[in-house]
Amino acid sequence: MGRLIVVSNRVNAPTGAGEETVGGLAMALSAALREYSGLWFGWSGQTVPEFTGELHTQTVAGVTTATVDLEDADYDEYYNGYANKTLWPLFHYRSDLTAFDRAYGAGYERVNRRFAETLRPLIQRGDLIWIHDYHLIPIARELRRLGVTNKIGFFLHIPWPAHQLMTTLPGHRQLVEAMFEFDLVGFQTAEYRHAFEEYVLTEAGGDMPTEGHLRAFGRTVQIGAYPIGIDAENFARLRGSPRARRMHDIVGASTIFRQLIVGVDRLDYSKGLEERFLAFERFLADNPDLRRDVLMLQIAPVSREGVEAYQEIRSRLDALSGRINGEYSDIDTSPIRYVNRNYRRDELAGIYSVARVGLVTPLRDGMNLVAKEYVAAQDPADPGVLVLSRFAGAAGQLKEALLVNPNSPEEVADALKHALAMSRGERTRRWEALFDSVQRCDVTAWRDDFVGALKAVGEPAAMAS
Ligand code: ADQ
Repeated sequence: MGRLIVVSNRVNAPTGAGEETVGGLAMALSAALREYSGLWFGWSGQTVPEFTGELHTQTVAGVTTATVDLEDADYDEYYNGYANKTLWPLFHYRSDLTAFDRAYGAGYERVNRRFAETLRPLIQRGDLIWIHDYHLIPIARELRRLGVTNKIGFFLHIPWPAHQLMTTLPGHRQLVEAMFEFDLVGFQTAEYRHAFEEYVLTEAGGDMPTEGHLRAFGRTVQIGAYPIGIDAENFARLRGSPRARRMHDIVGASTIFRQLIVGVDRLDYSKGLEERFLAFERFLADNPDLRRDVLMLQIAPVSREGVEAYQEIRSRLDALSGRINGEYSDIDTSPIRYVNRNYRRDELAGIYSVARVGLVTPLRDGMNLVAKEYVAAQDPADPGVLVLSRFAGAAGQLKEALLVNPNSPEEVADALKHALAMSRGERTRRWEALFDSVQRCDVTAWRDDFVGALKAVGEPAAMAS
């Protein structure tokens, strides 16, 4: 085959520093790019007063990246606007936070056109093009307009919403029509794939000529579920690294005589942080005898600070953690430790490894990699317990976790109590099944499945999963 071209809003190629600082997804994509002598294209993260289309290219650690600056208005209308104020909340079932603004829609179309025009000269015959995520749904249509006939695949990292919710989006039909310009569309789970199918069959008058193919708008697209994974073996290995051990010791010493419950999430309303704090408050209220025995550590680096909903959730969490600590602290203990910063991957592995409970309770999540990282970082001889939202895509694979409804403080509080009291035998049994799944469905398997399916599109035996 030709080269692989990966396109995503932000480009996270290796920096030349150690793998401890680079996420699993970036590592897996970089490895594929090296293998296929490919290219990673996207936004540089910089804005300029006026768009020029000038490409910044560089090759680091065998991976070539090409990035382009966006205009200030692009940042407001495309990135902060349509991507983060319209599609993100809507696809996470937060229609109350979804902004519908024509200027955002226009900015989204404009940036996708600009990306396509800038990328076009870099595409060679036979290249496979792999587009990532909700920022870039119309890009295939723009590339087709420019004469690109290469195979183009799309992977959606976030949920696909239920049909009725999708129809609340002005212009929903055009957005779905644009998805039919891809050759392959991948979702995180069968549930999201089915939601897309339902929209196409009932709203767009489409049909399913064969299993795994949808036909509408005069085109046929192959669809499939490709649950993303982590670099499980590497993550498990990181637990033994010097930094992880040091972190393990520091956190362990600061929680002596107490059991640690850990949460690690971008500070985002979809992650259910407020509901999690309230559930922990309920746990403390219901279990006075356990109050001195637990500590909840919530790590939540701020994100998307340009969007009001993110500023609001931040102040609500500050207030809530303050209130709970005010109510339940003693001279030598506080129940919540709330930290807004980033950690290296080896440090995170060390933190996860000390925690008796991994508390992962998003209200909606495409997959959720933190749940998988927590599992991979456990000591096989004495593993902790994963408490996981049933509304995370990961719940479909991680069935041996304690699955909870994150909207119910009682249910989460009960699961915490159950987790903290669980015998080592039961913890080990559950963890073995979880780790087996995390290891088998890792990020390399995900990447190879998707790229393999994209390569095979149009071949007689091509079947989606
Ligand atoms: P996210 O919404 O960002 O990803 P998630 O899958 O949990 O959610 O991945 C977050 C990543 O950021 C994890 O690797 C985690 O370790 C890292 N991280 C979080 N807090 C950190 C901190 N303080 N320091 C360092 N690293 C931190 C989107 C979708 C998900 C989907 C992924 C991948 O929303 O549903 O699983 O893409 O497809």
